[in-house]
Amino acid sequence: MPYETIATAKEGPLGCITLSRPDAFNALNTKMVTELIGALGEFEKDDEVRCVVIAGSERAFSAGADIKEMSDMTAVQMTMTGHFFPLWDKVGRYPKPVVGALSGFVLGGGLELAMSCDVLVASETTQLGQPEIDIGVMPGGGGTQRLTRAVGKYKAMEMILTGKRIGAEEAKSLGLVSRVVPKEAFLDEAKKIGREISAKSPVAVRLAKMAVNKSFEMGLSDGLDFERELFYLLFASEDKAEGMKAFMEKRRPEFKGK
Ligand code: CO8
Repeated sequence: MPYETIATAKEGPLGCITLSRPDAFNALNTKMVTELIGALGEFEKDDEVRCVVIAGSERAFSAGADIKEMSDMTAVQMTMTGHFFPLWDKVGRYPKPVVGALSGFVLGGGLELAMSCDVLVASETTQLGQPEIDIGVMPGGGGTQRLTRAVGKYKAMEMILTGKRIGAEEAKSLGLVSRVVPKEAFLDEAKKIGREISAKSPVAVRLAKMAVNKSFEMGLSDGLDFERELFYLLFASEDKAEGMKAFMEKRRPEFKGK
């Protein structure tokens, strides 16, 4: 499907989405969020796609929500039209695994999009921040919640209240990105991880993602019960039988997502 603000491609088991508004550092306007959700929906329905990779450019993953589009909006318009928030919420509830390929600016809604991904690869040039405070607002796409859970109260407060950006290595040391690579390699590395995940059982990957995400919402004992139920459920899958049989036969498993 042709898109204006993103590009999509299928590379074997990977569904690749590239944010593409180069004149605005990939700022997320309504069109881009709508197209992003559309592309995610297409890849969700496509059984060949086992993992999604979302990237921007080397200069910017995304500099956040489009300030020019938001500048004239009133509180009533935001509330009544929902802006693009109802769509936005779908990113955080996406069932397939998503690898974020970060480089350059990852700011505001751009960082919130990144934090909705499951694995984050960052180029060494990446700068991450929640600078909304500098324009008189605050994070609105999950930043106060996801950043705090990722890095703890004090670093989150510092980033959100000062708007100060951090670099890739600091983000890695805080657990905000999974790994840092040279700038030439960030996309390839993200795709490599995506292909590794794609070789696993899609059923097990989906339930494992669900269980990890629930850990942010449940207390420990409920979370452990939830994990155990999903673990038992996987014993009903053909992939579980294939995975254990392949181990005993000393061969690679062929998972079918069944
Ligand atoms: N929105 C719209 N346009 C932008 C944005 C943006 N977020 N960021 C950059 N641009 C545009 C600039 O207006 C400029 O356009 P033009 O050439 O037409 O004037 C062009 O990109 C280049 O920008 P600069 O000239 O400013 O380039 P610099 O290299 O000097 O600076 C920065 C780059 C640091 C990225 C700078 O542009 C900047 O600070 N941008 C704004 C970052 C920001 O405040 N982000 C937060 C936005 S609010 C937000 O994200 C709320 C999220 C709410 C939830 C949303 C869910 C999706």
